[in-house]
Amino acid sequence: MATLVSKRKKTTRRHGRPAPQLIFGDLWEYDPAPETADPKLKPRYDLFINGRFVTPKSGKYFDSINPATEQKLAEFALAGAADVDAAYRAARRAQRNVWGKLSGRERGKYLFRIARLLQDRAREFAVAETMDNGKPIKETRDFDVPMAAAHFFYHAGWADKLEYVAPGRKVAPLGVVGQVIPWNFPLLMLAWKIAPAIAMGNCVVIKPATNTPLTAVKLAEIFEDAGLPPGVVNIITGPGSTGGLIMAHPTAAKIAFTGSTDVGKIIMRSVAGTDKKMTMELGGKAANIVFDDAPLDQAVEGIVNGIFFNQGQVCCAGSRLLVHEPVAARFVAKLKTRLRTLRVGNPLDKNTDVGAIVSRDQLASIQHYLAIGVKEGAELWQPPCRLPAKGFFMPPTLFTGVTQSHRIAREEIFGPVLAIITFRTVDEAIEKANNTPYGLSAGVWTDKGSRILKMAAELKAGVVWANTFNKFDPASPFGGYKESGFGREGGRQGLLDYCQLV
Ligand code: TAP
Repeated sequence: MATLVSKRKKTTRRHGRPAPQLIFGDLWEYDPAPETADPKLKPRYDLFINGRFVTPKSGKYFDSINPATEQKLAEFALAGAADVDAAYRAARRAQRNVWGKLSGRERGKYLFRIARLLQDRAREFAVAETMDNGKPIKETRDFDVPMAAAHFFYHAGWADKLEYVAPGRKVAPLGVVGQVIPWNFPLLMLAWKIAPAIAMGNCVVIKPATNTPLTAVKLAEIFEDAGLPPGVVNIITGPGSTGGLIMAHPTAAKIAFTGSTDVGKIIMRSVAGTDKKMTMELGGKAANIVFDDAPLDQAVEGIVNGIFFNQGQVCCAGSRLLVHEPVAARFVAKLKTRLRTLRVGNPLDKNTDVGAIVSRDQLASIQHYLAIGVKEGAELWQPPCRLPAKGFFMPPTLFTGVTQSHRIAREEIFGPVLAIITFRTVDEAIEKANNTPYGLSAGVWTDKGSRILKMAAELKAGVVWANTFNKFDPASPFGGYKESGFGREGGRQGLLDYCQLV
């Protein structure tokens, strides 16, 4: 249990006597409450091909470090073309000879087992994810790991009901699927990609990001324990070039990519002219829109949750705040008050709200955007906070005085940085929210149901949250418009992207 220590600052009243003044950022300091579960790390992890861990043919390995301490966590195999080939051969064999022939009911049992095993090892996975990615343990413990298990449970439920995916039509698997995922939700993205693919009868070759390979290889241990037939899921670690090999491989009937729009475009160019099916989940620049009739305190929590928890490293992060002019000053003041109470620091501490940025490069990229914002004339504000001496940390940051032409309002920063813009009318809010090449998500905060419906209809975003933000459910499809990509993940629509209609 954390101990609360009051740190009241003394100031002087006009008549000379000291009076307590509440300084929010310093008011309560909790004792550290580090998570103690053992992440069960091995010094070295190999490739998971055909149901076994095998050394890479290149003989090479790379390190993954803990971004909060800058210490090495473990080393991971660096796969080359021969390894990717071996993984695809194993996947094709498994799909043709075993997995594709199994009934949906039998496949569902494996998915169910994987979900249960993940739940059994939830604490261990949460700690491993936090150490590899830098996000706070309360995020990995309460969201990433349970939601990953939920995706396997959900798709276990679908596996014997596939005739309802496309009523009136028969569905069949595509074959082998190549998948590449980013570093911001390493385990959850694995679940998003693998669960629907294998529920439908496909087999998979998948690569996690170089920054965060740990929970992918740990998930392979769960596949072993679940007795998943060899070759159904093959986990390949390595750099972007390995991802390119996976995406372009001729055996892949479908490729599914989650990552930046720039890399998505490179991949699309590389497979142009082939008959591969594609799902692209790319970048975002979501607008969180607060009207003057919104429950403002609730909206403050939504904004904070949308951009500052997870260090803003969320594709659907509400990185633009559009606030109605009559309440703008009051709302920004409330937001600043709330930001002063956020704890930035050791992500393994259960009290931490804002953890570490995933890598030194990503931190440098965010800091570069701060400099751009200031140079373009926006006003930067950060709450006072002490950052740890080691590790890649940065305080939550607001920019006011932002216009739509500012780069901080147009480009994906992927960090805890909020650009605040004001608006006067509903139409202006819609126009400003849609004035972006992206279209992944948006949030609307208002008391009026009719306004919510109008905004939801007119915002060009794959998801529109109303009076809440960043809420997910495996049954709810997720995906983008415009440069945020195409295809959906989750729900019945997500399964449709992994089947052919026959
Ligand atoms: P990227 O740099 O695009 O990397 C994503 C993955 O692609 C990584 O595994 C990366 O490997 C690999 N990769 C890099 N170059 C490649 C190439 N030429 N061919 C094939 N694969 C390649 O993105 P990131 O920095 O990891 O993640 C942040 C981005 O992901 C943000 O833009 C965010 O919005 C987006 N994102 C979108 C969503 C959805 S659902 N729309 C969800 C999460 C994240 P290395 O790690 O080895 O470079």
